[in-house]
Amino acid sequence: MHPCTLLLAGLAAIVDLTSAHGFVTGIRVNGIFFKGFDPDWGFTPVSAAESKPVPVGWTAKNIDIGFVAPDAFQTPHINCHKNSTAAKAYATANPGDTIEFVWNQWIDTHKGPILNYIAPCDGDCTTLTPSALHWTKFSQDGLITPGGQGYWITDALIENNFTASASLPKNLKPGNYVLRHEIIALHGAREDNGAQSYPQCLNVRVGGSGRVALGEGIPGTKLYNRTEPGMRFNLYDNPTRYLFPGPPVWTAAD
Ligand SMILES: *[C@@H]1O[C@H](CO)[C@@H](O)[C@H](O)[C@H]1NC(C)=O
Ligand SMILES: *[C@@H]1O[C@H](CO)[C@@H](O)[C@H](O)[C@H]1NC(C)=O
Ligand SMILES: *[C@@H]1O[C@H](CO)[C@@H](O)[C@H](O)[C@H]1NC(C)=O
Ligand SMILES: [Cu+2]
Repeated sequence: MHPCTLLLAGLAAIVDLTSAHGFVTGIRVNGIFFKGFDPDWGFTPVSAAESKPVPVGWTAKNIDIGFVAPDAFQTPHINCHKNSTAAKAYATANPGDTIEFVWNQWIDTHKGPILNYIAPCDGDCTTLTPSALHWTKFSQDGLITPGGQGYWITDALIENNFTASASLPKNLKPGNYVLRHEIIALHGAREDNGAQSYPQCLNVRVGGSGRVALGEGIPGTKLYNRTEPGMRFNLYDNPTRYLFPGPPVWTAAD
């Protein structure tokens, strides 16, 4: 059973446990909001009216609003969450723009880093599968201030009305891309297989006149392994630093 499930079970028997975690309801760019994917939609019929606008967020069958565990890091689920399929619409942005990722909620016990990746579609993103995506990391934040469990970027997310921000590389070439926005919750990461990845993918059409193309990127299945220090981590031992998992941040287009 999930650790926070146990915690909540004591508080109220009939808590809606899906409310404990979160998903990206959408992204805001230059004041325009683009709808993300609501995991419930994958299971609940929705009226035509409700289903508009077409989400820019990739679908995922994480009806429990759950996570991808380390024992699934070498499966395609790590790309864009469980059984994900491509979004049919695009957000629009320019190089250097701030992307605001709006979560519906987050729980303060689930502290950890927030990482942002981008993959080129080389054309149409809407027909790709998660395994076709090769990721380049363009931003990451983690432990902001030590002390106790520390003040983490997830704490800032909660204080900022569940909104996280990242800037697109300043000279990124125009084209269609998929953003991979991810929270890794570390409250269980003392144990093997205890870290929790919450990845969310969204299509974005980048305009402008940037000149720098992404490098080769890394397939999702090669991003992480369950024993690296960013995934085996003791949040309860006054951490003073955190080693991010995955590749280094790519700055060639900054
Ligand atoms: C996800 O796909 C796997 C096969 O890859 C299948 O066994 C599983 O039932 C699917 N889960 C959902 C929720 O659709
Ligand atoms: C917080 O975000 C929600 C949507 O996610 C919005 O409706 C609400 O107005 C925001 N509150 C503030 C204080 O910005
Ligand atoms: C996992 O990561 C650790 C630490 O970075 C490394 O030593 C180890 O070789 C990696 N294992 C695999 C199977 O990639
Ligand atoms: Cu939880």
